[in-house]
Amino acid sequence: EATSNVSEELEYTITGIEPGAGQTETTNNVIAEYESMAGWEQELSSSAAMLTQLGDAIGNEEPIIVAAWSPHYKFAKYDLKYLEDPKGIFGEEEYITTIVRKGLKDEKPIAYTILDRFYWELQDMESALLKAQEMDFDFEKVAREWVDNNQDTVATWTEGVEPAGGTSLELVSTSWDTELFSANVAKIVLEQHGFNVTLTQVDPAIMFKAIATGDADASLSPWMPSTHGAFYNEYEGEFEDLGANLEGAKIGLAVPTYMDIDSIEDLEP
Ligand code: PBE
Repeated sequence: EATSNVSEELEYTITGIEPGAGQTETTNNVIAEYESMAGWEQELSSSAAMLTQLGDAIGNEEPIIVAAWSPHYKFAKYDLKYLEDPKGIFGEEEYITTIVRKGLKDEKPIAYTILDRFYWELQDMESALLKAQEMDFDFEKVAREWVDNNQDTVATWTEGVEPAGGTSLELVSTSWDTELFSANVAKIVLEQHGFNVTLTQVDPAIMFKAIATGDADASLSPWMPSTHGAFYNEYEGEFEDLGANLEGAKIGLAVPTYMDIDSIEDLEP
């Protein structure tokens, strides 16, 4: 029957992403919790490799199950659907939050205020991610163009705040598209406001550690509550959470819409 052929054809394998991604851990929990996925495995490599395999599978109308998240351009480029997750392990909706090191408010109040005000509408982010495809994923360029074209929004973040006069500021970001965009916009806006900003790309575990130890000042990268929840809990109380910079994100397992399954429970062990 169709469904068991799909599981067999896939060799009980999910096409995953980076070993250090929060989602990799969440997918492991899903595999452990669903009887339908007993014996399944995640093949890990990178988001880029996953996207290549997804494109190849769709080109050949072959089955594939990928670790997926949105906002991401793959949902605009391909017809994909998230598999239902009746146990809610991936959670319903994620938000991306801004965290800063303890003491930032007192030591760099200007940066704190601007970072606290950072907020994206989902639509801003989605169009930036589409733009990035046309700009070779050069997020510094995408961010610069966005800042130039959205001076009104930028003004709401910097309104009434004194220029900084050369204070250094360390930002850390993960390397996924959404985060590279927001970190680069933050960098440009803070630089325009007189900060000397360094932006370093790190894995999620290092991002939390850097903020908790005070090695870095701020990050706009944590996905909550599921994706990075374990890291967040590990360091809770050792950083300050300034609240969501984007709402309406999501993670899960996704398949091309031509596949005849709708739920994680449609898989076979
Ligand atoms: N992601 C995209 C990342 C965070 C942003 C969902 C692939 C992860 O750590 O899983």
